[in-house]
Amino acid sequence: MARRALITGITGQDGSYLAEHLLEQGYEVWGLARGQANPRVSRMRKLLSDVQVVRGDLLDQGSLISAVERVQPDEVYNLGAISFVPMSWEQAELTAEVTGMGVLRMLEAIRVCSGVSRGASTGSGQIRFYQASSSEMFGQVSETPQNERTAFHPRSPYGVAKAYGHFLTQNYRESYGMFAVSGILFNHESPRRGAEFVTRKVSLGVARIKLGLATELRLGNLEARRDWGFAGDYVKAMHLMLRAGAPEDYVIGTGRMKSVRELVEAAFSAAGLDWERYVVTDQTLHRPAEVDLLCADPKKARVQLGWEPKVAFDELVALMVESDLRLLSNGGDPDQDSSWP
Ligand code: NDP
Ligand code: GDR
Repeated sequence: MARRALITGITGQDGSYLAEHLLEQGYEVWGLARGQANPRVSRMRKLLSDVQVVRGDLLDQGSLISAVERVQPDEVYNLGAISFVPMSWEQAELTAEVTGMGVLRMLEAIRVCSGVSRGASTGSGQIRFYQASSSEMFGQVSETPQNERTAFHPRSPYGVAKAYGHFLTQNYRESYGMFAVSGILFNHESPRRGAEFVTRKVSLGVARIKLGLATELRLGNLEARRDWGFAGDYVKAMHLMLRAGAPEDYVIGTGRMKSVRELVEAAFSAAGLDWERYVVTDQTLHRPAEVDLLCADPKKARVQLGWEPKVAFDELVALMVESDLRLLSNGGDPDQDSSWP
């Protein structure tokens, strides 16, 4: 019988790539979607017609219990979150509820539905749980590159909420013997990335300038450095973690760091433009507390899971710029557009 997966955050970037990957692997895929008229659900359905939808919200414990009872999943991937770091200062309590407490509610739903009690041992019939942890938990880093043992010093309410979810996942593994793991993923991008994140903001900005639809691009801190990879590569690591022999946490990234300035240079040059003529820095886009640099040490994932990223930085930036040039040339609106590349 086909394995059954339940994905929260199915309407997001990672949810779409993970669903595609699991469908290719022969899974029956269910997505948890919230809201009574969420336009992102119809966009998702157009791309992923084989995904079945179950209603639920990470803020609503009962809805998660009902979803797990209905779907009877073998694997649960908890990707749902408020994921935009600046928003976590504006709505800190909501971020704690969705991104932090949402993990507790999902773990409880699984525990209650599978009748797991304290001290139970890991059984083969158990529901396996993946938590989308983040490199933002490292925040102000104590060492570079960061691995699974690097201390956390989160620098935003988002990072703090993710650290809660991370420790809670570890705690449910230790308390109840659940197969519950966290992937500590570094930034990963794609043409399906939300337009508020810097890579997509830049690729859309370049496309607008190239097509004569804009004359400048306003950005915040150009000196921040990140380890950027391709989302399609990273969702494969999530699946490998849940199919591993033992439940363990893994750092996932490329091991290479670039600055926002280098990202901008690469994106403008992919369209044959000189970035210095168009980019304007804007103090209002700086964050109350910045994460200056993040760089993964993905050795454990390479050795134990056989996972390696395939798409390099320049290739990723070029494919995002090309995709946005195509989208805008065809009259698409990234905020309204109901199709996904
Ligand atoms: P997106 O922002 O694209 O997607 C977030 C998803 O969460 C959306 O599907 C959204 O659904 C859903 N969601 C928001 N609030 C709720 C709620 N109350 N109940 C249920 N679902 C909700 O994120 P990504 O796909 O980029 O990231 C996936 C996960 O991985 C997130 O948890 C993120 O924090 C984490 N992560 C991402 C990294 C990255 O670089 N992309 C790196 C490390 C971690 P809706 O359409 O209803 O708003
Ligand atoms: P991040 O991603 O905060 O790392 O979180 P984002 O793309 O928002 O920022 C990356 C860096 O770019 C700098 N920056 C700007 N960022 C945005 N969004 N807009 C700008 O105009 C701009 N100018 C400079 C930021 O200051 C920052 O240093 C992402 C999310 O996907 C999280 O959910 C995830 O957990 C982490 O990656 C790993």
